[in-house]
Amino acid sequence: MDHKSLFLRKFLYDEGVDPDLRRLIHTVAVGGKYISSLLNAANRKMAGTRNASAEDQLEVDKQADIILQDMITALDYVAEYASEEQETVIKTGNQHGKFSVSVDPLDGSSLIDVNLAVGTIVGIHPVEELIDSGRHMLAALYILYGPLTTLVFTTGNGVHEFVLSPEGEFVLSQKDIKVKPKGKIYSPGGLRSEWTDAHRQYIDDLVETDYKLRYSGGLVPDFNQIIMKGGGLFSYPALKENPEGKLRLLFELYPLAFLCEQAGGMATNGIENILDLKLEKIHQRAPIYIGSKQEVEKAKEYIKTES
Ligand code: FDP
Repeated sequence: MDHKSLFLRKFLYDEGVDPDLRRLIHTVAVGGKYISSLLNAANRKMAGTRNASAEDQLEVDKQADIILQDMITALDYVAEYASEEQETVIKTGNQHGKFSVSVDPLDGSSLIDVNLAVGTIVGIHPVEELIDSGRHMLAALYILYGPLTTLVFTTGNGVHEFVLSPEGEFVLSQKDIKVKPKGKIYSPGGLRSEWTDAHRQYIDDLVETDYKLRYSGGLVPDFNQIIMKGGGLFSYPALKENPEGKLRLLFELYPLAFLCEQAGGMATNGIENILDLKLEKIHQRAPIYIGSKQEVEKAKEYIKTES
């Protein structure tokens, strides 16, 4: 592999990714750099290195949305932009629009003021398939703003991680990331008192079989940990009061499920595969069990006892 293939743009070219899709992914990556510096500024302000009387700005998740919307909708081949921050899908009116892009601009923003990691999640769909299922996705990626900023993507040909270098390039750090059939960590979302009996029994089973608890409360870092540590289970279940759970199918679950399947893992709502769930409205929610196949299959066994 020559030196330049380590750069995201060249890597996408060498992988034979459609030129417009390539440019779109690259544009999102550039947006990620802007968001990363936005977070730096927000955290510095919080840490008191900025004048406390500085003008109040828009919340960072709104700013992140504006950055991505401006950059993505300016592309001639993007027809639709759907954001977790907005009620409705934005139609660009671009004549050559062939992609619909779903964006969670800054997931886990409640963790910013405690200096924990947060992320951006993006799904790329053919234009006519945005409101359908997750099966037609062309690409999915997330950007994780932690001690390092990383970008993890798939275009249906494996899962690859790039790290933002001090020079501002996304440089390949891991190619073909794989999730083992069984892992050692679990990451359980939702209030325990709100869990159903079947879900609680399942989590207790993981605890009793020596899984280690690893939960930060940020979907992107928590999911990233599962796949980078070679497996395990992230869950955000159906809750007694909210049977659809908390997380959003289009903005959060489809992209992560696509990445997980591409890494050899699995994602279900406890019954059906996440990517097969039908989307009826853009802010639809669903429960999720995602990670290593054995853990996700085991969850299905428990959830089955409930129906
Ligand atoms: P947040 O509310 O901080 O934006 O998608 C939202 C999300 O965070 C996820 O990042 C995270 O996995 C989940 O909610 C955490 O919810 P709980 O606090 O209920 O566990």
